[in-house]
Amino acid sequence: LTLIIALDPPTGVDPVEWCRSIFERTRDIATGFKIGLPAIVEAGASRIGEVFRGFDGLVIADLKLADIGDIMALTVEKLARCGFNAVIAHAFVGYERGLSTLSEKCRELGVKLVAVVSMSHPGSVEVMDGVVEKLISVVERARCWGVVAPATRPEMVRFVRSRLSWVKILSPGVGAQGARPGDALCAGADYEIVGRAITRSSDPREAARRVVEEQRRALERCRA
Ligand code: BMP
Repeated sequence: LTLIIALDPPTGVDPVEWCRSIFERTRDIATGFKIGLPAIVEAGASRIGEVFRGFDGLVIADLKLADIGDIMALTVEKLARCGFNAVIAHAFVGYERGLSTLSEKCRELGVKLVAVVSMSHPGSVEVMDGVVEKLISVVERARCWGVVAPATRPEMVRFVRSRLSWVKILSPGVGAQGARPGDALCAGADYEIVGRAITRSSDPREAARRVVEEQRRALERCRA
């Protein structure tokens, strides 16, 4: 499975029910779910975590942590108690007492650590992409399980893959931000993160099935 669904409930819905409804309809098609600040801020991590109880795929808390290591570690302890089994942090905080501390805590808790090295929006080139080599070396030192790299710039995915053969690459930007399903997979990503193209569709299950089908066809083409 190569699809991770991003759950970012719009304003004016019950965030827990909204997440539950999409989760129940797509859980057998997706490798996991990524829950970001909009849901966690409104409903709280424990109520959101409840939705995924018993699911054995990825349940990723996307708070894009960017603090000193001790406080990120404390945050992850709380997220793990709420049922999250993966967490996203920024690599730009660096290794020493930053990702080193977080990474150690994640290992102890059995939580997968995913670090952001490049982002899908155009502004990523203004700062982050200029230091991507350094961000990659932080990921390498911290032995992160995964990284976030943009489906909107497949050449960046290819670059990250060329530097880190062992890391899982999670690529957002498919659909609403313009990348096509399979673009990042063909460049070396392991998973594509898709949000609104699925969650705002009138039939999320059908939309997710279509994404997976398009991924499969793209992979066939690029591997041929
Ligand atoms: P959508 O497919 O609706 O554009 O959602 C993309 C998801 O991936 C959002 O949850 C967003 O927070 C996340 N994301 C991103 O779009 N770009 C990044 O560089 C990193 C992200 O986590």
